[in-house]
Amino acid sequence: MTRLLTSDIEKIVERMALHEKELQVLTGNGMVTIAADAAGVSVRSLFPWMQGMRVGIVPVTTGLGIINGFSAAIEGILDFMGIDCFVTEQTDVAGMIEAVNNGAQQLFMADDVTCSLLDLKTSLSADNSICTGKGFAAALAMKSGSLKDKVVSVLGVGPVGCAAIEYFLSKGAKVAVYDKDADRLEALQGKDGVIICQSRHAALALGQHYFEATTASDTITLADMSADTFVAAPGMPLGITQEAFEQYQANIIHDTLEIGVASMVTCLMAEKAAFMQKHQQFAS
Ligand code: 2YC
Repeated sequence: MTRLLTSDIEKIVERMALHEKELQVLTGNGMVTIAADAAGVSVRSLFPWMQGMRVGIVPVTTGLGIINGFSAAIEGILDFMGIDCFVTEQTDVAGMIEAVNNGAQQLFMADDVTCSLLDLKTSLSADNSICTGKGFAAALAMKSGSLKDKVVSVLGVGPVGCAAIEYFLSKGAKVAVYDKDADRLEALQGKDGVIICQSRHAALALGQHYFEATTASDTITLADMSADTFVAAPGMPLGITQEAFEQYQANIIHDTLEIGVASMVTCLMAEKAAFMQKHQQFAS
């Protein structure tokens, strides 16, 4: 997983409204609609749950420490979604206690390995990598129209790529996958709908659309692109060459945190709704 730099995220808050417009032009939908699709539920069904949220964002100093601007970026994204949230003054465990003492119903925390949104009432949690994979897969499906019987090339089959693969397979697509880590490819061997490729080019040659979830920065070039090739690229840094990005910007969905964080909210609240309804049955 790539550790973001302040330069990757410092413009997120001021660009939220512009990014929302970009997503609407790119996919026909705004960020929350994309994220709700990633969670497999309607925006309407999520509203009461999102309105009941109060998220304590707790800066975490472990490992390589705090990223200046990270907590503020998370707060900006949640604010844009209309979610009650605050960044704690204190960090780490003291920050968690401060959040709970200030009525937090959920905690948002990230160290160098995991970035999670935890619901305190149900102990359910949403993982940034998995939700990012679902969110960008949903955005690509919206952009490309039905993926049924289409082939999507997936570069990078870590947690983000694998979550996207599940989404594409659930929509009746096939996936042509490549990862430089042979063990990750091996783990997908024999899975229905998955075509294991031995090179990036082989995977890109088979797909009408692309999903880029690697930590490399030049996996998709101008020669790989065409006017009707759409790309969802959650990978950081951007896995598409500058010249390809400039020529096909209208075909490419990319951001550094927004879609993934919005999808963490919708996936957690969808899971919480199902959990509470199930327990309601037992309670009533
Ligand atoms: O400021 C803080 O609280 C830091 N501990 C945050 C570290 C986040 C490290 N992870 C990342 O930069 C990326 C993000 C996209 C989320 C997942 N990985």
